[in-house]
Amino acid sequence: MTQMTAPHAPITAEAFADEIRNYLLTEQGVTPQEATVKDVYVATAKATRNHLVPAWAKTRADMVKGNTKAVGYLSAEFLLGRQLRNSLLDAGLSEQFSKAMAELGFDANEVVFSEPEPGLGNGGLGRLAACFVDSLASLGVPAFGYGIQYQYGIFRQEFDDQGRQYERADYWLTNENPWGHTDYNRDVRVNFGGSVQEKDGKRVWVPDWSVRAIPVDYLVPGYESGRVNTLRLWTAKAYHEIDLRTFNRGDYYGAVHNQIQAEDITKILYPEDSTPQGKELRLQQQYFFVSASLHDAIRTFYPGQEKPDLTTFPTKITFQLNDTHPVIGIPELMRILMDEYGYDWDTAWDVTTRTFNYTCHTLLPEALEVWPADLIGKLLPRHLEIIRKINENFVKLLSSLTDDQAKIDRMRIVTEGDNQQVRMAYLATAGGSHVNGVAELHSQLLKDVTLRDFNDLFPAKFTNVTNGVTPRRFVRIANPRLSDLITEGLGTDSWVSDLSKLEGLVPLADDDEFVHRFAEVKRANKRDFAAFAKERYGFEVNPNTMFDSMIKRLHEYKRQSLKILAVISRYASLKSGQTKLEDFTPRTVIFGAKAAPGYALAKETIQLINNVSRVINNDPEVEGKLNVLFPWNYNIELAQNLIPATELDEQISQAGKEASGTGNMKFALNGALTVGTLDGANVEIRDRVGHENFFLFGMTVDEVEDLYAKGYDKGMSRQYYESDPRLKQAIDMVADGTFSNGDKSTYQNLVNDWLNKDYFMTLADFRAYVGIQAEIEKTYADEKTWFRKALLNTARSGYFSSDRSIADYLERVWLTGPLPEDEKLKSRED
Ligand code: 26V
Repeated sequence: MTQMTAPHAPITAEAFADEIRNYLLTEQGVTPQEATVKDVYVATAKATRNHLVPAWAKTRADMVKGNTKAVGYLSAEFLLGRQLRNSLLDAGLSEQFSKAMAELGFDANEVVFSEPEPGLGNGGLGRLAACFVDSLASLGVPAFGYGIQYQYGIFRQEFDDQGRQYERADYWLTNENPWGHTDYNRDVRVNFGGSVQEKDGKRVWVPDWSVRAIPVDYLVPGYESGRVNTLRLWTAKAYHEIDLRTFNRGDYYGAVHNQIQAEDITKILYPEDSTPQGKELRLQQQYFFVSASLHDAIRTFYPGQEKPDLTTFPTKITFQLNDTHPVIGIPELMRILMDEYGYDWDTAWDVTTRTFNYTCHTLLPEALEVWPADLIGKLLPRHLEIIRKINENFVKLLSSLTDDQAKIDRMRIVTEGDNQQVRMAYLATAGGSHVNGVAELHSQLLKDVTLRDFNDLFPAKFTNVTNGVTPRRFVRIANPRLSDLITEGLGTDSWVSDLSKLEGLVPLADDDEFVHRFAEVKRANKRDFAAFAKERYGFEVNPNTMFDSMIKRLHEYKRQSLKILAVISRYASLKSGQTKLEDFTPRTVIFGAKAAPGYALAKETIQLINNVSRVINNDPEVEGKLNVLFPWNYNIELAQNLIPATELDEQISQAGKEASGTGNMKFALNGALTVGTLDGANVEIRDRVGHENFFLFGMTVDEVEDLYAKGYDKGMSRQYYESDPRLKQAIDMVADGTFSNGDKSTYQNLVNDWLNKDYFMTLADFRAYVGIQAEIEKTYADEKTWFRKALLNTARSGYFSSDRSIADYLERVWLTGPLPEDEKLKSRED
């Protein structure tokens, strides 16, 4: 009999230090005296992981033998961030770690920082997936995250001496990765290419190449749940690493060609572009991880069974499709059921539609994936047949529901005529049980616009689940000072697993002493950030200025350009004396953003921000008043450092374009006030924190639509430029070389776009955005008022925990819940 070790097994700091010493010696072969910081990091990671492994095995065993339906979260991206602090927290070893590091003579923070950050995602969608697996485990729900272990994650961003972005490869796997456990014994074969042949009246896929999918498992511990789930990221390997015949002919390169081709599949994360292109390798990635995951789920839930009853599959696991990227899973499950297990079409379709659900994460029509039918046919010929049949049946179904032929045509999964396309969002909507958007407004717009025809005919499929963020990483770990103050204010730390408890802070907004302490926390965090910015980037930051942050992917719809134009305008008015330096609130404006490498306008915007920063920061006339920082390589680490120190958060997208946003939630929880439009989850944040505690500006969705109807993007923006002297001045400064050493061509594309198109209406919202600044500054001038509002933001944002999002998915979409308690508490008897 072995005793099960709960993740919270009490262990002393001395014992933990011994475990670390032991790993140093037995695996790194060094004593603590010889060890480097990186050695200590690896040894600590292994020691920590070891504490979680028994609960991990137990959770899996309970899941397989129990009756609780599991959740499979299929996502091309999991933007995890560093693992050490989170694992320590969930293993109940945070304090022991600090003491053990002191005992071993190492700086705990240095050890934490030596972990390379796994950047396996582009932005919000990938980070959401990471928050969701954390919450699933914390709620004790049996779940798998399934994705890809990219050898290179999101590129590392650097700036050249002109302020331009350039991209460097993200070599995150060049050192030992103590979190990922490569399980060579649980590989899966994934096939590609070839043709479909007729054998005994059956369609049989004869592929012409295959790749070995090897799982790399990451433990996903829950916070105080005693549960540890699995994040299974697949990596591709060739079956025949070297073709000996070719090798013996002396063609050494040719001999490894297959291996290179196979291993390319998981080589690199695609940077999200302004518009997705039909890249064959990306489709290979999608099919690769989805096919491996579905086979993995079947063997997990029907262990050792040659003829499992797969009609029960939807009672074992429900799969969430994180955007369209894994939607090829629908025809793949159909194929598995029919071709590998012999089910008929109707049974397979019934199982499949009960297995999948789809979350849409965008409103930009060009971001909805569409694959050329030819490409699918070349890579996955049998799947193309199945998709065509799904389409045919779907069109028949539609014809039985409506006489509106135009509508039926609009809804086809496969378009007609030349260059046929497969619309993955439509396939997902037709082939799954539920479809959801990620904030109230977004879900409404999906029903009214993007998927309107589908909503007309299948209204019961549509629901909303507003996004959330994990309070463990984004409050408890990122902001220890605020966490302690909250715990003190509430008299308990139970808010970490039940964020609705923050509501209990509301009465303290009338307690001047508490508000003062809340302000002190922010000030201390600002000093910390200033020190971090100095050390990491060499920036001089004055902590006695307002910290005003905008961190997110760079995209026209998010409108970093609106912010930078307002900064330029402010700079100009300070210089001309229009704004008196003495009644101006000193600000530090901070940007963090990566632009997709192929997105020219976004890259030009980056260059502009960098050069505005250079000019302003070097102008003695505004010194100490206005400062613009653009720390490069925005990532989870920077978010965790900056968010707790921020006072004003910018959420200024064009209304109707940001599906939800999740940074907005992180900022509100950490006591920043938002300046924002009525877009995405901003709407819900404002409703919850109180309209008086949110700086609202700009056009609404309806006003945006009206302005398009008037032809805004056909040249109307110029009228705004002509009629607003401040706007004109700011744009003229960009055009006349003020931020490019006199060169007038540097920002030509950006200026042209502003004056002739401006699809996202930056110019039209400029006046309102500049206008709201006076109110922001007036509020900021009165410290008590500002921090009272900030505290109310924290107190009323508990709803935006990803635990609540997961609870909503469980109730509205997945129809399952946590594993029973008793199974968790029983110790395992072998
Ligand atoms: C699209 C593409 C297209 C081509 C290649 C790679 C690639 C990668 C990702 C995407 C989809 C981007 C969609 C996305 O990130 N949406 C964001 O999802 C967040 C979580 O729901 C949400 O908060 C943001 O508002 C939304 O922009």
